[in-house]
Amino acid sequence: MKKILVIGSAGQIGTELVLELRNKYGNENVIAGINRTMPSDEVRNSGPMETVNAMNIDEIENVVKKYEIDSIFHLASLLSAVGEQKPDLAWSVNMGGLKNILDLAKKYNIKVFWPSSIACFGPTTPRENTPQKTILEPNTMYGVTKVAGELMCNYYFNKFDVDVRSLRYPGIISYKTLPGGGTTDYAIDIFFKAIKGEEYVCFLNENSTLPMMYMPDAIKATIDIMEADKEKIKIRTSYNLAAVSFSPNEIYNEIVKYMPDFKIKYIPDFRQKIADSWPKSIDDSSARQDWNWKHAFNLSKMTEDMLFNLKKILK
Ligand code: AKB
Repeated sequence: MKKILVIGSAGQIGTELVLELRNKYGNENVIAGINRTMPSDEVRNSGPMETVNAMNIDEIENVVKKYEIDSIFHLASLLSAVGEQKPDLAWSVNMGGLKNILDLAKKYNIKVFWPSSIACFGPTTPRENTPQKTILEPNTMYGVTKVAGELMCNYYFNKFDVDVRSLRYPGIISYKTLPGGGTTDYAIDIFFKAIKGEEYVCFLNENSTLPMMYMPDAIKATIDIMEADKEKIKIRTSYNLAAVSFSPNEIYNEIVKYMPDFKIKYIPDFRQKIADSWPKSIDDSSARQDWNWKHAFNLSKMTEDMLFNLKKILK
């Protein structure tokens, strides 16, 4: 990877990925692709930035040619909860964007990272230790775009030798940029309320266990899979990826160790049905075997780090 374009660099993962890639590959070599939302000051001030709407193939192609891009991280997407409210938009943005990137990758021999998600699974999937190869019958539009996207990646690899690599992200916890419109977002909101000294009203019930991961692990996995030798990447749909699994009650109990007065109440909404259709835990042994994936953060280490950093930001 010499010249890298990150599409969606104002988003939750994009913000931190751009900064880490700039650390590793040099500020000038990582182009932050933005659309409507301005990225953080850190992203804006540390290297090149271009307007790139994933739905506009000409706009992306101009940036690819201008910088001689050889690698694209395509992160722009509508998430699960907002996707249920705007299913047509979710289909066109999530699928149209990916198709544009894969077509340019084929034309210019570009390596691609594209995120899938635990949302590719559904109510008929085994929920404990969900295998790599299993039933993929999601009941959300977001999940439908993830399954279709995985198949499209696999097709472009087999048919056109496009070097596309993908991970099925669990819920990602971070403090720098907030996610928007996901079902796992509660696990971030809860920290903000705790630090502000407010009660948290959780939109999932207390026992909704879901697979989760702290941002530094997610960034490491994303860069590791892209840096791995081509022959090590044996799965071209998307790799299962895991770190921890916890429920709202478990994360609450962890936060209360530091903030004994913190209160929570549970008022589940439409997102409960989405959470109920997803796995509780994931078998990611293929990622661990093929390209040596290892996570570093468990629930207690993550909670300590989140509270430490959010206190600095919010006080
Ligand atoms: C969401 O909740 O929609 C995302 C995801 C698990 O892909 N965080």
